[in-house]
Amino acid sequence: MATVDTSIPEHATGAAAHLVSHRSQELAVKLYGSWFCPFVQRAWIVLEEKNIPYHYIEINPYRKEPEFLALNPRGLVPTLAVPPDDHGNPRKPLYDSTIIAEYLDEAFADTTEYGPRFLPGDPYERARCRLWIDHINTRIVPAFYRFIQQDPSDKSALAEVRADFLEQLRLLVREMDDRLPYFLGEDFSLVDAMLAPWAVRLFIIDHYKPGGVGIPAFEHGGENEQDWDRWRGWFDAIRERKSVKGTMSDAASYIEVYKRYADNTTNSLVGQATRKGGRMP
Ligand SMILES: N[C@@H](CCC(=O)N[C@@H](CS)C(=O)NCC(=O)O)C(=O)O
Repeated sequence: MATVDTSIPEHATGAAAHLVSHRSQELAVKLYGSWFCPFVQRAWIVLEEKNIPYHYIEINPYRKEPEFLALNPRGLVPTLAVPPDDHGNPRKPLYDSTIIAEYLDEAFADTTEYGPRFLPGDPYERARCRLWIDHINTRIVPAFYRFIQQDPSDKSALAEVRADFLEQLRLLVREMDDRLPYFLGEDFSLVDAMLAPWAVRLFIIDHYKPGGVGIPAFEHGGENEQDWDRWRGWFDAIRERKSVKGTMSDAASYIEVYKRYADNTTNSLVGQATRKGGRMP
């Protein structure tokens, strides 16, 4: 088994550090998370959006502590401890960010208490959201890691992973409602929450890879200008959204921790899957 780098900084910084201290009270709903993890940020965004009372517990998932493996045999964050059932019987924790996000939306469904639902009521529209969440999980996210882990000295390979990433992203953008700013227009949805953490990490690729992410600047999108303009409208709203901003650490912290991806030395399961061309954890 590959040696796992457990030297990563142990705690959030900036806005996320403030939030962690605010969410440090013992409660039934517990988010076992890692400050740097985009999959965790998905669940974190949904908890914050719905103002669900929860306890944030910082975990270093690379340590694979027995206590943590007892909660989630996959040893991955996010892991969510949930309230007992109606008879007071304890329930096993849930894991996997997409599943956690959907669970939270369904379990905390009272709109007067928890605000709007994040998947549409119409079955077709709900299925369409799930389709594009699947596109994020199986196309965009893997392409992001291929891009960030690509050795930049191989210029043509870098150009290839960049082109693939941009194309997968643009395919999603083309599905966005014409009305700004979110995937469904005015209403924030799980599609937005599932993509946001990687969108707000794109600056890391700009930092480490010559030529950067490569999203065209305003009026430089050529034949795809309309799509990139839609992306800019989405991105501006996402990075200003309270739940997104509030769950972010300082930029410098991400630059430091993602160096392991940028120089392709990470032994995280995501990093290994990217190198092998295998399935993401
Ligand atoms: N499919 C999982 C992936 C979660 C995941 O890979 N989390 C990373 C941190 S960003 C992790 O726990 N890694 C532990 C490891 O690689 O050993 C999800 O959506 O929640």
